[in-house]
Amino acid sequence: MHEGEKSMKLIILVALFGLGFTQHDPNIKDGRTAIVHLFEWRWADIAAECERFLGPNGFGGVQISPPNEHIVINNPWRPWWQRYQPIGYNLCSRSGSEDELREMITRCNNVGVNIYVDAVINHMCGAGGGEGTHSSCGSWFSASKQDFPSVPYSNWDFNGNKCKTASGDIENYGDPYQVRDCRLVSLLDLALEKDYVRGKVADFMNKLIDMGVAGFRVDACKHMWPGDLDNVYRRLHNLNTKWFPNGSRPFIFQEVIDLGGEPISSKEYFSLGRVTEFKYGAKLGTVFRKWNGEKLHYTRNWGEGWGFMPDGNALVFVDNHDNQRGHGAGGASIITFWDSRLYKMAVGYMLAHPYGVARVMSSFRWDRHIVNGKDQNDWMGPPSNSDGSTKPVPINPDQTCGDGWVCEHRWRQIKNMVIFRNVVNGQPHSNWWDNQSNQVAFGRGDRGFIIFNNDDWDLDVTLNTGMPAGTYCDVISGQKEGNSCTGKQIQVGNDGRAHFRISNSDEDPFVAIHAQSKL
Ligand code: QV4
Ligand code: CA
Repeated sequence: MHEGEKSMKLIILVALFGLGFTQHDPNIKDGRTAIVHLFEWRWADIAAECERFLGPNGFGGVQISPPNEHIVINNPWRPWWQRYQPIGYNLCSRSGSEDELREMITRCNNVGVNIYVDAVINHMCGAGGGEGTHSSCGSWFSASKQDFPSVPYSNWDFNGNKCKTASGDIENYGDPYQVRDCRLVSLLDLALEKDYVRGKVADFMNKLIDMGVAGFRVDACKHMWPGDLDNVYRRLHNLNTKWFPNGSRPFIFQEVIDLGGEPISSKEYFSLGRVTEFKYGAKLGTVFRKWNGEKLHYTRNWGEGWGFMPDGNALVFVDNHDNQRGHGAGGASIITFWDSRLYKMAVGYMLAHPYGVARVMSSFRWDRHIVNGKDQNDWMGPPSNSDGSTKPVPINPDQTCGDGWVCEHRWRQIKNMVIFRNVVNGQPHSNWWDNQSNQVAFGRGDRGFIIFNNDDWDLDVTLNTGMPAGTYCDVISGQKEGNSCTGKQIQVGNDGRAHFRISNSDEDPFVAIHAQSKL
């Protein structure tokens, strides 16, 4: 190939993907690196949390629950999943009003914390959703007539005629046409090939962009054609220049569950934005649980080496709002707050490791009741008052949350690992050590070092950390406060070596130090 042809090809490639690839950037400010999903939180609580906790502790952003009008369901009573059944694009939801949403976005942006909206654009409510005004803003709708006047959408805005299955639902995930054109668990499937529908969806997303959000988690992307999504994304405005540099594109991360074995793969969506890497939490769970003969030392080449998608495409997480309760995918290996000791280690591992954009889960507790592997109460919504309204998140004197809010992101170990990730940002994975079993350690250049003991015996070892000499405070057993340390202290010698001792019965059998935890 001539040089000229080469550069022509390059220009064409840039033209094709140039717009798309910028949507892979989370637009995070001030060297921050991680985002947190404040699942089902009220806007008023998120605003307060940005100011009092997320901003000061270096969180880069919040994934919020769907902000648009949704169905209200009585049976079961106000399930969390009612918010995945849109009635329209008015911005009143179980989390609050449009004014409260706007105020929250403003207050979070003002302290450097981005907001990412969970956008449900594949469908409206379920076919059996009835008729009336049982919706979060009180708009009238009819599921049986496929009539949603508040948008407005009518029956020809849905895929009824395109879908070829007898039930109208997706019956076989082996058939990409069904998966895109039929109804996911009976949810009325929007005809995103129509210019009108694309326009309504883009208007909804643009309103949020103009209000100041930094991007979107796009729900159920496997069920939408990549070409339709591309068209919608191209209609999106640049981010609001009050808070973001001129020309910033919205961050797009797409929910596609790809554990292998289906004809639709994550790859189809790579050029459009990032994609949720579901293999990550499923595998990490298997490793920390030591199932299927897995060992932590096998994670030396964690990331692409494990068959995960390319780093620049991945959005990673240990658990999400679906698979922490048996919805969606990942299976029984998924580790959640219910297994708190393992969970802190797994989240710590994720946050220490350079692969992907990391999302931390923040949950509410529910009355878990597992019968034959299925949680009978997997539907239960957030802590609520008797009228179904969501309870505020009270903060206890010890900084934990009350009233059933778990607030994993406030656990000292997790909060401190979010800071660790910021401190080591851009540094390479380095100084790997393992004992051929479940004791491993790695550094991030000369900025941080972490060591895990997930074996059933003690760890006692001297290792090269790659860190400058000094006394460091372990940010897992405690943290640096002023010039003292509330946890273990680690001495790094002039040769960069340090001695570590971790009992397998320690409350948290891992230790992490970084440049800012130096005493
Ligand atoms: C039921 C039956 C149907 C039947 C229908 C009859 O299952 O077969 O046809 O009744 O009316 C709820 C109920 C579900 C019900 C459905 C429609 O749980 O039983 O169908 O409503 O009334 C969440 C929940 C779903 C919930 C949905 C809508 O997980 O249980 O369905 O919200 O309220 C796949 C997808 C992936 C998806 C994952 C869960 O590829 O995209 O399943 N994940 C996202 C979200 C998830 C959300 C949706 C997609 C839908 O993360 O939270 O589903 O927006 O893997
Ligand atoms: Ca669809």
